Amino acid sequence: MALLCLALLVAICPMCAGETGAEGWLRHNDLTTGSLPTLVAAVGSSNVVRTAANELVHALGNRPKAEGVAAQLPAKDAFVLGTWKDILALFPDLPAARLPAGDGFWLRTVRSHGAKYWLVIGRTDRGVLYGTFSLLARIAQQKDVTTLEDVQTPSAPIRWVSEWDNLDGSIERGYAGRSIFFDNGAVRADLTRVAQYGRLLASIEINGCAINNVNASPRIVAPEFIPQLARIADAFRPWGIKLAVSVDMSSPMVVGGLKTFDPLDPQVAAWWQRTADEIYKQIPDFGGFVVKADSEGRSGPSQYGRTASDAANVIARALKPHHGILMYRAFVYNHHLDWRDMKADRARAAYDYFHPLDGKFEDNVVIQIKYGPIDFQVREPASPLFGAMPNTSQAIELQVTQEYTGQQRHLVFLAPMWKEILDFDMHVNGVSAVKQIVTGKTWRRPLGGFNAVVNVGLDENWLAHPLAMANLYGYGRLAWNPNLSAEVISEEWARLTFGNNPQVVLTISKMLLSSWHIYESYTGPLGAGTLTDILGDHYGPGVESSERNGWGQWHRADEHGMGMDRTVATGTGFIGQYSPEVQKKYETLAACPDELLLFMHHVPYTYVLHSGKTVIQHIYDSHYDGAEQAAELVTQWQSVKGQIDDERYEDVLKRLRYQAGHAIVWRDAVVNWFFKTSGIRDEKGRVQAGSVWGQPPSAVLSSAARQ
Ligand code: GCW
Repeated sequence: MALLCLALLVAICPMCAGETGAEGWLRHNDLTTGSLPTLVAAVGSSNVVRTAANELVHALGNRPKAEGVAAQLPAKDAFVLGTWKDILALFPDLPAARLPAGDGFWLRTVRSHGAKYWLVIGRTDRGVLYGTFSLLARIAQQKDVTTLEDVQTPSAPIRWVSEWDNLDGSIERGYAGRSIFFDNGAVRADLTRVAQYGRLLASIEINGCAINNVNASPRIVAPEFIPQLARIADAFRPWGIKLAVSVDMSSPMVVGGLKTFDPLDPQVAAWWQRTADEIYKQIPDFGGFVVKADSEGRSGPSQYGRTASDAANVIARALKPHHGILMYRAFVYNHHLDWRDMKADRARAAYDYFHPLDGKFEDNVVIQIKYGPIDFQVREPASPLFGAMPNTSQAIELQVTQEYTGQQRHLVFLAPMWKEILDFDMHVNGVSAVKQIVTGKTWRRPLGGFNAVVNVGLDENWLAHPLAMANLYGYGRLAWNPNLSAEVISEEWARLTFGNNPQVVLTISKMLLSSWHIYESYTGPLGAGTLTDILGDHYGPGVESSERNGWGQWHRADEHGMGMDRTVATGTGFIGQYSPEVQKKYETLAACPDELLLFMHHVPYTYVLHSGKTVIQHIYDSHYDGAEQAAELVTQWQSVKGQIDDERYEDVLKRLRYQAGHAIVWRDAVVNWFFKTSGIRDEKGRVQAGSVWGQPPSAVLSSAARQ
């Protein structure tokens, strides 16, 4: 057995004056290492375990020095990292029953032969890496690690991220620079950033990355492209990240030269098989494919009168011998709906299409379902499809990239929203919160989990807004353990990213935790959807753009009232897609929670909410309150000046000032529109005909930026 010992030269790293954010939450520069061993022993020959050992050495020591392969356990205190079988050979008394499943880890301190050992054990080598990052995170948060006994098991096997990168290097809905993977139609020559991204992902226990846009170029699986993909897989492999790609259904025609891509055609099946075989020949640990089909103009099985299960299965069968997974997206809807038809409803689409196919998928197919029935809006109910596929594996799709939530120019920490969805009880089979369904527990599915759109870019700090990284961190933490609270996650992230100064941690956590609600207040009232420009870049106010087109993001606001009637009694019947218990929560006005009222019901502006306010007064008040609270974020941030590095302080300050200005632009556009449309006065007298645009939006923004 190989046992590599690495000596640490422990030194306290001085607090860096300026930081770029490139290291994210892995700065490792605030570590108190006094009582910790100065030796790291990596047991076994796994490259991933070696990555873990190097990370520990790099984090704890200033200038690590390799001592070479040792024949036996060091005689002095050490960290000992390895997979179960290797560790058991050295510590035969360890109780095997404690060993976690999957990519879980076990941290344990033991004494033996007069020395003390910090064991980091995984069933898999990934587990060892995750345990190491977890140990480091504790040290960085100044938690006591002198005695450890902690076993952690991942919630689900699929914990992926998705990037919407195009082969030309642009990124669909990317807000932080160009692609780290592609440029000019090819994989980049320099993949340094890919490896660094792998490190960030591994530290939050992500194990797969689909690297290209779901609006996929068929070329991604062309024979000449596969060796390029293999280079990306090589960069990810030391971090235990499996490469995945998004594929287009028409690939057998476009790339394979066939006359058809009909999923039931044997030649098409043979093409997918040959393609999968070739990929696995070059990338043996390839994760699988993501498919967007029959959606927003993409090719799909409907072109041949076939179903999603026909399409998914032909590809899944090709992947199966190699243990690959096929993630088939449930984001399938008609974007040419008739807006005059009061029964038409985009929210129904995923359930209507996929529920009848339950049980018809190969067992390596996972249906990837966006958290809400529309499209990553600032507030949506949990998709009813989660409760409707007991015989099919599922994954929840979340969006770290802030497409509808401020595009990383506004601070919006999404973990509280994701928590609401994950904790929502679908009432379908006893234990049936969304988190239990997607992790396979409710219906004992072998697969399941999480996939989030991230869209990191070449910007040095990955996501442009320094505080947006809290969303990537929060996503990984929740995919690992959806029972964690948003409070715990925000505090962890603040400590790891900005240090342990209590006032800094408190301020940043508070800002993060209030930010979703603030953004919702000035952009999307009462579940109506984000009132943004849905026809363009999905940024800034655009109340009318949702209406009178086929996209189905309607809020149905007119001079009398607002909201989509989705009831069973008089509306589109969407509410009937939920279990009877959930239907009871939404079907009646009396029971429906205010925050989803306009998602479920059409009401007059004078309708009185549970809060006691009328709908119209709520719209006015929430927009004024939201804009005010956005301004307060600036003040809160100013209280950390001098307590964190100037670079990140100034960068965030600039963005928060912009946000405060843009919140006023939002507020004025929305309240003015509703005042003009409803003719109902603001009881506080703020909204008045003709006076709303006291200044044009550009003037508001530039004066905010000067503050
Ligand atoms: O929200 C919409 C986005 C599209 C995206 C699509 C999807 C990749 O505006 O840019 O396409 O969702 O999720 O497929």
